[in-house]
Amino acid sequence: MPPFKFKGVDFLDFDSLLSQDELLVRENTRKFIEENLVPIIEQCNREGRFPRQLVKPMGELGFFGASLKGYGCAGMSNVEYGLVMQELERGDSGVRSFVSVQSALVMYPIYAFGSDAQKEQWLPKLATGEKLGCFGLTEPDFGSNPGGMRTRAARKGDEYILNGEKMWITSGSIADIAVVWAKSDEHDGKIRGFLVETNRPGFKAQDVHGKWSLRASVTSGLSLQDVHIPAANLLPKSDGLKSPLMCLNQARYGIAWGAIGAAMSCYDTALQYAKLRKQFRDQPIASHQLVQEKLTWMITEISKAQLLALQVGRLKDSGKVQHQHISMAKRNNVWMALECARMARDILGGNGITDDYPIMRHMMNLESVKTYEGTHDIHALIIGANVTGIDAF
Ligand code: TGC
Ligand code: FAD
Repeated sequence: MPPFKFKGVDFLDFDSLLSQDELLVRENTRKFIEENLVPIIEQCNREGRFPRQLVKPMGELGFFGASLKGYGCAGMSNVEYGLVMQELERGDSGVRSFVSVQSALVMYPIYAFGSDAQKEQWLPKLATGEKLGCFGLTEPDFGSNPGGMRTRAARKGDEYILNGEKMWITSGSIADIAVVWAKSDEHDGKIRGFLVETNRPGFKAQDVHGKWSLRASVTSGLSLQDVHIPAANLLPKSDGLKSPLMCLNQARYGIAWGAIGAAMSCYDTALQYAKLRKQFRDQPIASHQLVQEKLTWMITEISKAQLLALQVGRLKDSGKVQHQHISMAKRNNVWMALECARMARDILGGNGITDDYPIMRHMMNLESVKTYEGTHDIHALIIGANVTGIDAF
């Protein structure tokens, strides 16, 4: 257990901008995380173990596909969903990643691009966590540029045959179903989504070991060698690269909120520590001007990030959000959180490098969060293209 109990972070009376329902969702998630994740996360991180025992209770709380309607999903607003992500990532980015993938990258594409039969078959079980999913877009040679992917789907009779490699796939080896993006020969090489049951012959998932980041999350490479799937496993409404990018919008939006949670954890830990730790003339380090400047930077940036995420959430709830808005929130908030983690680690001095405190774990996790779902620089180019009208990729 960390030595300090989280006290909450709200400098600008942010809570006055939230409805009672939104506050309730946040409090319920916060309580769940405090009671169930915080006590075990450092051990999971040390062991490189995903806390699988939390899947069922998270399903019961409606965390999976939380903003989808029907099929046993909670039907939360986008702001409520964002607050869930914030609290999850205050616990750990890896656990938030798991929920992001299950919700935004597996349930959402089935919901948005799937047939009625696919929705009936998969969504209720994914919502409870009885079935787990993964999302295969990235390949060893195509990360920031997924449009270059080599994975192919060839139509043969009533089947598609898939061949290819996917890399860096969250939950790959624990998934029952993989949403695999492939160029379809039948559709002139256009990218389409396919549901691939992971027990099919020719499908292999191999975990990435030696990670310094997201150690409590499973990351795998996928290999598909002549994997036969029924033609009915094509996501019929998926249509080109735009379809997986639409899924990424959902996940990037959740990350924009999640990063605030990680930053809050770092800030709150550093503040409480600085008030207790004494150096020079028996004074708390919080009394030194340079330490105060760091805390001021953190609380200012966290407050700005909260307002950014909330505005993007309100735009999303009113159907007015553009994907470039989401890029701005993901890019800024993850950068902000990483800077907070580094400053907080500095305030804790030597103690900051141990896992007696959550800061270094957040810092290491956030290095992945900065890279996945579009790197910091790719989001700069997405925003840059939008404001200048010039594509600089
Ligand atoms: P480009 O020609 O720009 O776009 C192709 C079509 O898609 C449209 N589009 C979008 N639509 C919806 N949402 C978006 N965010 C969109 N971005 C683009 C675009 O208008 C176009 O439509 P149309 O109608 O003209 O066909 O495509 P490009 O090949 O030039 O690439 C653009 C780029 C670089 C922005 C994109 O490929 C990109 O975002 N790259 C980053 C890759 C990425 O984010 N990968 C994430 C993999 S999944 C993951 O990391 C999970 S982490 C686990 C966790 O979340 O915890
Ligand atoms: P690259 O694309 O090789 O980029 C390397 C560097 O080059 C970056 O700094 C990048 O910003 C820069 N760069 C690239 N192109 C340009 C350019 N045009 N201009 C300027 N700079 C450029 N993917 C999935 O499909 N599913 C998952 O579940 C998933 N989970 C992940 C989990 C983890 C822990 C990690 C680390 C990654 C995961 N990913 C997943 C993959 C992730 O989305 C990619 O790592 C990411 O998109 C970047 O791709 P890359 O690693 O190949 O880096």
